[in-house]
Formats: sequence, structure tokens, C-alpha cells
Amino acid sequence: MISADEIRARFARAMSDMYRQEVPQYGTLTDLVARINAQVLQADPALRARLAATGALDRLDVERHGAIRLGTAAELATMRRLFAVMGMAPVGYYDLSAAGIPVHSTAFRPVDDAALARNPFRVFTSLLRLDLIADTALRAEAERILAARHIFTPGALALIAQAEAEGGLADAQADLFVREALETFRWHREATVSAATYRRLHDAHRLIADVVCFKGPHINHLTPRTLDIDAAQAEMPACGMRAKDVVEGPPRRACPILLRQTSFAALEEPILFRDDAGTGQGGCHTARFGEIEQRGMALTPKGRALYDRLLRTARDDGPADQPYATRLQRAFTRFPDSEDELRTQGLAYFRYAPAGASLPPGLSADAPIDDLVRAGAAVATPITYEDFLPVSAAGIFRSNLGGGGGADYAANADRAGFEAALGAAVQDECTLYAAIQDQSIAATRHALHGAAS
Ligand code: OOG
Ligand code: NI
Repeated sequence: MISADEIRARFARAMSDMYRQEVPQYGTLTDLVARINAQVLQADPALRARLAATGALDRLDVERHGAIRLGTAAELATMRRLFAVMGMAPVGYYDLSAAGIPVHSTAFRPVDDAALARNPFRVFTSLLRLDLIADTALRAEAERILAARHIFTPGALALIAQAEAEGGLADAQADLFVREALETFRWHREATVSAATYRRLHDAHRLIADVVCFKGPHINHLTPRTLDIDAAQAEMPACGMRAKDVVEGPPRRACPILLRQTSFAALEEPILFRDDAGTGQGGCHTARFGEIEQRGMALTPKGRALYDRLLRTARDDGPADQPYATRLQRAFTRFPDSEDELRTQGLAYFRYAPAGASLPPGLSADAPIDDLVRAGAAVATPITYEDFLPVSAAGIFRSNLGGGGGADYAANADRAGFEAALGAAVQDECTLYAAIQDQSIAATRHALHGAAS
């Protein structure tokens, strides 16, 4: 048997190779990010040392997230089993209906520290919400089309079942699994419907056409992680990419928090409809794009509430005559921007370690962790945010749906419905970060006790 982490690493590599072939601009983007990351690391040895110490340096070059959109509950449930073979579990629930996008989503990703360090590959996975489509005839037609498709190969299904029964896969089977699983994410230029049906679904919402009219849930982007998103954004036009005008997420800061993302516009790709035979007409579809992201520290619920509040301020109540970036920067002056403040005010999660020195006299290893840090007995490093942001995700979706606002759905999260479709509960991301923090505190105390005795 080989490890799920190894299967995930092989799959991520295969996916990246496939997408590079399918969308050559993705290759250009990863080259740009690699160049900028090398520059940043060279200019900032302290950052390099810190990334190296937490294992983040090794994973940087291979770090990617992708995204897919599924059509049915059964597809989502099987997708969960497929990702489980690679050690990826559903984390978080994202309701995008509030932003006019008729989907809800989760992120499949590795959850424990060692797995994240080995390869943090994650897939933002959305499920189309046909229940939000008002036109019942159109909804029924979409359901009928989706019910007839099979997005997984028989080989992939057999290997998933085998991995479940035997607790893993052997080396050669793992390679076979990667090959079979990849088929589900491949782009197919042949639509499964006629031009007229495509048009009707497209007019209801472009996203519906993208999900319903094709053989499978083509991977729609693959995102490398940059250490300086502003530098990358500035260089995108020179590399022939039309960057989205606003970077999603928090503004640039001394201490990066959460996640900042930007994308280049989706490609117009030629497609063939069912009824094209003979007419040779075809059409085009825009779905696949490129994105880059910069990750910062994970915020506690208290920090997240402050983030959400300041983001709303920048979007809704900022002076309208100022550019968004200025309003954002100004709103976030109220978010502390030193690691000490972020930690002592309980705004972000940290990983603790013994500092190496012995405990000062009079201080116990069981003293409050902030006291241990202040006394120089423990050091704290921020924990990286491994998840996504619903407002940012909606912005990325929208920028690739031909601009404009989404439809006006009444916000109605349906986490229970999503979990029923998934066949499992999604994990809570804050619980995962808190567990990493708590374990590191316990290990630090244990080491300090050992040093004291
Ligand atoms: C997913 C868009 C969201 C992100 O990184 O937040 C996303 C999609 O377009 O399917 O990729
Ligand atoms: Ni993305």
C-alpha cells in the first residue's frame, strides 16, 4: 500500500500537467509565480527561514488549488469518496446564493499538519442548486440531462471501492487510479446538448449551462500560491493576461491574513453541439480561467468577525468617490497589523514551540501561553489559512461569468441539504486550526516541563 498523501501528490502533478496542456496560459502563470516567489525569497531571508522552518518552503512550488462544479447529489457523494482515496476531506460550507451564484460549496483538502506539509492540494467543489431556478420546466430539463450522464469511469469507481475495502491502494493501482480519476476533470469540447438547449440554460444562468451541458465537471482553474500577489498582478498584463481589476480579500498588510486572490478572464473556447453534425457550426463557451493567490494567517472567529465587518464597510459604506482599493486599505487600518497584537488579542491562530532557553525562575510551564512567549520561553508562528472565503469566491465566479452581477436569489444557505447530498458532515475549519494550536501549546508545555526537571 502507498499512502493517501502520495496518491494526492501524484494526482496533483497529473492534474497540473493536464491543465498546462489544456490551457497554456496556466503554464505562463505558474512560471510568473515561480519567478516572483524566487525574487521575494531572495530579498527576504527572514521569510525564507520562517517558511523553511514550518515546511512551507518545500510545498510552495507544488501548491495548487483547483475548482469544479457538480450537477447532482450523487456526483457530489461519489466525489467525496474519490477525494477520500487521496486523503482529502470536505472542510467548510460556503453559501454563494447570497452573492447571486446558484451553488453551494465545500473545499476538499488534507486536514492534518503532516499531510498539508506533504502536499496541500485542495479542490473548491460546488454543487449546482437547481432548487433556485424559478422556471420549473427548465429545471426539469436540466435534471433529466444530468441524470443521464456518468462523470466517473468504471475503472475509477472500481478502484475507489477497492481502496475503501482494503484501506488503500498498491503502487501500480494508485497510478491507474490517478489516470482514471483524471478523466472526470478533463475538458470535452463536445457539448451533450443541442445549441438551443445550451442557449436556454445559458440564458437562465451561464453557470447552469457550464454544469449541465458537458460530459463532466471540467477543472475550471488551477491556482498557484504566490508570495507577492501585487507584484504578480502588476506583471500579468505584460505576460498577455487580462487580470481582474480588484484583488479579492484583505488589503496588502505587514502581516498577511486569510487569503488574497486575483484571476485572469476565462477563455472563449470553441465547442460543438449535438446538432452540429453536418452544419459544422459549433459555438463557444467560456469557463476556464487562471487564478493566483497569496495565503496569510488563519483568523479565529473573533478575527474573522472583524474581517467580515471591515470588508462590508469597505464595500458598502466607504466614500463612493474613492477607488475600492483605497476604501479597503482605509477600513483595514482598524485591523491590528503586528503579530503580537494579533496573537494577544486572540485574532489569529498560532503554533507554539519551546524557544530553547530554560524557563526563567518563578515561571511555570503551565503559565498562560502569552506569558511564556513574553518571557522568551516559547515562540509563536502564525498558522496558515488553508481554506477559502465566500465573498472572494463569489467575486472570482462573477468575474468569469461575463461580469455583471449575479441573479438575485434570496440568500438561503442550505448546509443540511448540502451535507445530505455529500453523505457526510463538512468539518469546521476553525476547529481544525484550534486543534493545531492547542496541540502545539500542549507540546510546548511538555517540553518545558522536561527542561525544568
Ligand atoms: C470557483 C470559484 C471560487 C476560489 O478560489 O475562491 C474559487 C469556481 O469558479 O468554480 O476558485
Ligand atoms: Ni480558486
